[in-house]
Amino acid sequence: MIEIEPILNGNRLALARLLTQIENDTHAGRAALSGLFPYTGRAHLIGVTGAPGTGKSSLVNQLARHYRKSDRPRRVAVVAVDPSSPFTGGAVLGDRIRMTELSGDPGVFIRSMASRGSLGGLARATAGIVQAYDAAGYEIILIETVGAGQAEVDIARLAHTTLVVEAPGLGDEIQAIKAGILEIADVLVINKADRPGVENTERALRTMLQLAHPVHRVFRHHGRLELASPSHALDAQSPVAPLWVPPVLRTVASDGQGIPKLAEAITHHQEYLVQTGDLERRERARLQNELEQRIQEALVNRWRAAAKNGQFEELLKKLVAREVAPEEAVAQLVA
Ligand SMILES: Nc1nc2c(ncn2[C@@H]2O[C@H](COP(=O)(O)OP(=O)(O)O)[C@@H](O)[C@H]2O)c(=O)[nH]1
Ligand SMILES: [Mg+2]
Repeated sequence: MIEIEPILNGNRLALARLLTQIENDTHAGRAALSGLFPYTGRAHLIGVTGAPGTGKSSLVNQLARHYRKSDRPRRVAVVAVDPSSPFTGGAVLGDRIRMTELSGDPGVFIRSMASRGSLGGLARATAGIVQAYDAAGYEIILIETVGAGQAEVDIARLAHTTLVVEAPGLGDEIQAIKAGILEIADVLVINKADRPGVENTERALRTMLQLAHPVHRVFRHHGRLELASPSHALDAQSPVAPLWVPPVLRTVASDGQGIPKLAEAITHHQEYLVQTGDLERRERARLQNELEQRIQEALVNRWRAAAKNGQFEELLKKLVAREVAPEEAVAQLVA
C-alpha cells in the first residue's frame, strides 16, 4: 500500500519509490496511480524524440534550466527512455553527468529508464511515470525517447507537444521518415547548428515537412475554396480552420543558443492546442484508447482465468486438422 498524500505534497522520496513500483508494474504501484488519477491532467507534456546522439538529453537539460530560470519558474520533471542504451552505455552515463547540474534543484525531478522489459512495458511505465509527475504538481514534463520504432512513436503520442530533433551529418532525415516520426512533429529542432552541413539538413527537412504538412491547405468553407497559411493559423476570428505548421528551429544545446526561441515555439503550440480545442480532443482520444486497451486486457485475463484446462490446446489441434473452423472454436472457448 502506497500513501498518496506525500506524493501530492511533493515528497521526493515518496515519488521516487512510487516510480520504482510503476517501473516494476506492481499491484501497489497500480493502486497508487488510480488514487492519483483525479489529480492529473494539469501538466504540459513535451516529447523530445530523435536518433541517438542528436542532442536530445542536452536539449532537455537546457529546456529544464530555461523553465527554472524564467520569471515564473515552473516545476519540471524529466523521464528519459532509451531502450537501445544498456546500463553501461555512454548515453545513460552522459545523461547522469549532464543532468547533475539540475539535481540539487528541488523544482526538478529526473528519472532515466534503460532497457527495461519489453517496449510495450516501457510505454506503459512511461505513461505511469508521467501521471505520477503530473499528480505531484510538475507543470512541465519532458519525455525523452529515441525515435526509432512504433513503440517510441507510441510513447511520443503521450505528449501534447512533440519536438523531433535532427542534427547535421547523421543522415537522420531518412530515418525520421521511416519511423513516421515527422508526421508527429509539432516543432522540428535542428540541433548542433554549430556543425557544418546545417543548411543542407534544414533544406532537406523543409522539403519533407512540406510533404507531410502542406503549407497551403485548401479548405472548403460555405462552398468557397480558401487557403490557410501560417499567418492566420492563430486567428480565432478566421472562418478557416486553424492550421499548425511545425516551425523549424536551430539550436546549439551545448551552449544554449536558440533555447529561448524553442521555449517560445512550445508555448505557441500550447496556446494553439487550447484555442482550437485540440488539447481536449487529444486528451479524450488518448483516454479512449487507454480504456479500450484495458478492456481488452481485462476481458482476456478473465477468460484465461475461467478457461477449462487444455481446452485451448485441444481446439487448436482440431483447428490445425481442419476439424473445426476458427469461428466455431471461438464460440466454444468463450461459451
Ligand atoms: N557540437 C555540438 N555538440 C552537441 C550539441 N548538443 C549536444 N552535443 C553533444 O552531442 C553528444 C550527444 O548528446 P546527447 O544529448 O547525449 O544526445 P542524445 O543521445 O540525443 O540524448 C554529447 O557529446 C553532447 O555534448 C550541439 O548543439 N553542438
Ligand atoms: Mg539521451
